[in-house]
Amino acid sequence: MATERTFSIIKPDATRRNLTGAVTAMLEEAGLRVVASRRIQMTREQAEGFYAVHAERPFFADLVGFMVSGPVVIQVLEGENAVARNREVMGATNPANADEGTIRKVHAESIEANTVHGSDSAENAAIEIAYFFKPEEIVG
Ligand code: YYY
Ligand code: MG
Repeated sequence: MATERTFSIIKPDATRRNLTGAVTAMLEEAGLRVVASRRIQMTREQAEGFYAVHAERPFFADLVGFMVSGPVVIQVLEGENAVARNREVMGATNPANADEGTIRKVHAESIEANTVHGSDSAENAAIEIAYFFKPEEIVG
């Protein structure tokens, strides 16, 4: 598998608890390299657009509200098989189901406040990266 890029968000529950370094260290230990990073306050419009695929789900309004509840750190991660590797180190969406040693098992507070986002496919990674970053902001 060739080097690949994926999109990551360190969510408001993690920035609130000052865990951006701890989470980034777990990503780096998993073999992922941060090739772009920016701390932002997401607007409601940005969050709704980012999660548009979930617009009809019952948790959508709460999810958007949570994502704008504090700063987030958006990142582009690069590495071998980066999309799948990141999903592995993140752990299951619901931290109750996450494997030992994963970011969500170690740090997530709940299924909503679950510390990290990670793209679920290479195709979505490209879309999500382009949603937040200009090409020149990514330095591999
Ligand atoms: O990709 P991942 O973040 O693991 O889960 P998704 O199924 O894409 O859902 C996105 C996001 O929505 C999830 O990280 C938390 C929230 N969510 C929720 O609050 N309640 C659910 N039952 C499912 C998802
Ligand atoms: Mg998802």
